[in-house]
Amino acid sequence: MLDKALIQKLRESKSIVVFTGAGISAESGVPTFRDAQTGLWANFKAEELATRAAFRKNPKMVWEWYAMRRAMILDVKPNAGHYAIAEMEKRRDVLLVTQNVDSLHSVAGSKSVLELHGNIFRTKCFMNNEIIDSWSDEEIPPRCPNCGSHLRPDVVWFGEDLSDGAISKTEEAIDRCDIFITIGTSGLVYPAAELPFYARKAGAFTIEINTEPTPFSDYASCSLRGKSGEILPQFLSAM
Ligand code: BJW
Repeated sequence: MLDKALIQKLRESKSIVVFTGAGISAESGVPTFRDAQTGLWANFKAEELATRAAFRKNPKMVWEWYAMRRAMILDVKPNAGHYAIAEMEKRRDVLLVTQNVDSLHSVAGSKSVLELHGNIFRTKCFMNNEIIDSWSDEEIPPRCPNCGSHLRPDVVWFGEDLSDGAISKTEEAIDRCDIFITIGTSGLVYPAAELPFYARKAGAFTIEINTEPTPFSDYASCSLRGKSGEILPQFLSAM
């Protein structure tokens, strides 16, 4: 049950920035990153998979890890949390900023989506970052048809910059919003982890939804402990 003050805030809101992490897709069956038992990195170190150095050292292993994840995501559906955010967009001015690369927000119908860490279903050239749509599968990883370098997923690895202007565009939306909702992110990866703190400083009413406490929990205007697929539909009812 949401408390009366929160319901009032949601009802009065006009402009909302929603910020999501792996937790929102957990109820669809997509493993999060940092769960010690079932997380995507349970059997690897992040730096062995999600860096340029890792890809240079073992391109086949990294490519196959992403291929496995793509196949797994194609097998799942958005959950009630994704759908609630898509519906929210029909009722309020919403910018959805996601760290997720799984496309599930778009599949659920969200239109205004900013993907901070890229998209696992896009592929680009390792050398010059050009987006590539078709290639020959004779080799793993496949080669760029233009320059012969390896192809890689168009996601943001550690040590790489986020796409041009992604953070400043988010901050501009935060400056205009009255509510900022952070959902299902551990808040350990920068610069994305700074966004909830930026929102708090900018004067937005900040709401956190997470099954576990995070470094932001004590700073949020309202920190809710629970599953996003259960809490977000209640937000819609409140609106
Ligand atoms: C639920 C739930 C349910 C579960 N309902 N909740 C400042 C200080 C220190 C270090 C740095 C810094 N600035 C930059 C850095 C370096 C680095 C960094 O942050 N390192 C940290 C590890 C310390 N950052 C970078 O390198 C970034 N680039 C950059 O800063 O460029 C400038 C630069 C260049 C050169 C040198 C230095 C700076 C890039 C970061 C890219 C992150 N990429 C990844 C991989 C994407 C590709 C892929 O998918 O493979 O993005 S890492 C991974 O973590 C992925 C995620 O988007 C990201 C965040 O994870 P998320 O979403 O929070 O998931 P989890 O698993 O951590 O948490 C899930 C949460 O859900 C938990 O809290 C659960 O409780 C909760 N939950 N079920 C609600 N049902």
